[in-house]
Amino acid sequence: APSKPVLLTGASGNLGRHLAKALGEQGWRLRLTDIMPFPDPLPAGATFVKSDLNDGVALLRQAEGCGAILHFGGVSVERPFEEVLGPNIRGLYHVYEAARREGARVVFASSNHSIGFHERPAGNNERLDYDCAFRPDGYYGLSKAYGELMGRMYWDKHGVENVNLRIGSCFPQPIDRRMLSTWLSYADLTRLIERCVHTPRSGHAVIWACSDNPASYWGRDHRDRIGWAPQDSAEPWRSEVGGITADPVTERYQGGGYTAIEYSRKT
Ligand code: 15L
Repeated sequence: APSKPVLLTGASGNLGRHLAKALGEQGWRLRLTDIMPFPDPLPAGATFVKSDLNDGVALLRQAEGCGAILHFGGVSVERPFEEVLGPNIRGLYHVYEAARREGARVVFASSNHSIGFHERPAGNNERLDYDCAFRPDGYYGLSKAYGELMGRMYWDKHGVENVNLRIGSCFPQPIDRRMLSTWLSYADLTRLIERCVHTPRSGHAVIWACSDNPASYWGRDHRDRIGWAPQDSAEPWRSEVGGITADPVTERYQGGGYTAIEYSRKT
């Protein structure tokens, strides 16, 4: 387990709950926080504080003495701009200010939706590298792109280390055809978080957080720097997932259905 406590925001969300359990079982001293109550039994060695990411003072207090902040809090799906703004933009600022004061590393749950308007590749030799252009597919994806840029700035300006995980689709198993490309298993996520926290130096890193899927859209990133490689694959589910959807926008772009929400482009 890490020598210092680790703060986990979004602890009551799907990924937060999984991480709280998995890391708690490994003896991590976790400080859990969320705007929603924590629905599970509290892991041994964990504390929970209910708080809003809009509250910067609360975050500073929770981060005191922590060596890392796993930032999984905020709005996790496409929502109107005003709903995204507080938790995802102001909240990020509060996380980074707390990390700066503590000298803590930030592990940021970014998303494939920060680059969702890249077209799906025709073949494996056209995979997207980590330094591709941001092409957010909505206000949610835009907030994730902003979060990655905030990490870039806090590293360059203040030496705050951060690992930005462009999470594909992290669910118990792939449930549609797109997820044969984007799926991340819970076990691969857990091992990724362990590496993000344990690696001696991360600098500012960007990781394509998907399993070892033969149909992945994504190529080079900083996984060698942190010492992570995925072990699972979506491919065994190929015969169980459905076919393509009826929507041409959804099928064209990496962000899938998010790209089609309120889509009004005519040309
Ligand atoms: C995300 O960013 C969402 O948080 C998640 O619920 C999924 O929709 C995922 O992307 C995805 O693209 O499958």
